[in-house]
Amino acid sequence: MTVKKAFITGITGQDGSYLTELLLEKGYEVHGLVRRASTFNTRRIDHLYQDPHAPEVRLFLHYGDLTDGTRLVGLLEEIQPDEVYHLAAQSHVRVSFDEPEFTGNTTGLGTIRLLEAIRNTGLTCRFYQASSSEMFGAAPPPQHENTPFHPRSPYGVAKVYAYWATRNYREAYGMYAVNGILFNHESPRRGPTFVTRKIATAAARVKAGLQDTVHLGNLDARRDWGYAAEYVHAMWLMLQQDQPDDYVIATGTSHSVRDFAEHCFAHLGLDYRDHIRFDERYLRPSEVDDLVGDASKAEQVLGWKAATHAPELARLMVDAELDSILRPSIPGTPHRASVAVGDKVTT
Ligand code: NDP
Ligand code: GDR
Repeated sequence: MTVKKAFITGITGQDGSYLTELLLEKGYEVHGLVRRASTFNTRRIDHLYQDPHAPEVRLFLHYGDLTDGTRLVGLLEEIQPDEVYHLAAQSHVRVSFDEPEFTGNTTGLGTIRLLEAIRNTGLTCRFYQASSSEMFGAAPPPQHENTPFHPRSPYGVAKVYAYWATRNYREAYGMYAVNGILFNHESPRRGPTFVTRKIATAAARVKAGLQDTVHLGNLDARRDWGYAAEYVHAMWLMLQQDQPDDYVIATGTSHSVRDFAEHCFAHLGLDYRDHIRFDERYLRPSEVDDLVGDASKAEQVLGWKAATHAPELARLMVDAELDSILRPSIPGTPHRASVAVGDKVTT
């Protein structure tokens, strides 16, 4: 039996770590793109890391960057993947207002660099683009695959560019290229500056007596929050269909930031109003007020449906934070007695 090969950009991110777990479980050989940093940035996948000298290794990491198209061509030629999951991006909406050009270069142009690298190497691999509900921006809810885009940030604008690049390569070159339009999905592995993780961490630390308050911006924004571990399964399903197509992935329910805070703090017997303070630094020049996804197409065609909704998500994130205060690690990743730190990345 031939082993399928997957290439994941953004393997060190929240989604990359869950997707790697899923694909390894399914028997794939997984190759990930890792940015060179002065410190290791692989903590979310350290529990999956295998000694490259061991027999039957199926996880390989390669240095590279979305801004380096030549490297992407070289890696694709070397790896010859069957499936490419393009998850890497400057993914923070607030930061995209500070770094609009960089965000455009990585989140937008980075996608076309990768598509062009696939085309230039003549690969017939399948391509997944991590599109976002931020593309809908100001469009009223519920949002579905045919809702017109109205992005409200440089990040949203860059994702719209990448979305259309993906569709264009499908139409122009017959590539199996799909957009997963994912609404917010969270987990204990979420980056610490995204609002759900920031709140869950604060609630646990308040409970543990490590801090008393947390500063937030707009508490009235509403989001459709699902669980990242479930959403990566939808990514995989999208690449297993007979025909390439685009899908919204969401829970179909929305909650405000205030609701999420209430759930997190109440889970620990605390009142969020005693611990949340306002700081205008966390406001955005233009905000996305209300996102609620209609994922009925994904349910009908892929057989995918969200199981975890915001209240349960809040509880599981807070529990993981409390656990990590007691046993320091990346919340939501299994504890490992020792992690080898050398030879991780194939140079
Ligand atoms: P993260 O921010 O957790 O991870 C982003 C990943 O991209 C990291 O591995 C990061 O590497 C990598 N990366 C960033 N810039 C570059 C670059 N120039 N070259 C190579 N790699 C780079 O994001 P998520 O896992 O949450 O999201 C995955 C994708 O899905 C992103 O594209 C995001 O925009 C999109 N998305 C996310 C949603 C969500 O709710 N999570 C919803 C919809 C779309 P490093 O670890 O070194 O920083
Ligand atoms: P979002 O996620 O912008 O939806 O993008 P984020 O968690 O950053 O913000 C959600 C909402 O919370 C409000 N908010 C705050 N946000 C942050 N980060 N920090 C705060 O202190 C704070 N206070 C209030 C925000 O204004 C916003 O309304 C995420 C990213 O993962 C994108 O990459 C992805 O495409 C979208 O989700 C779908």
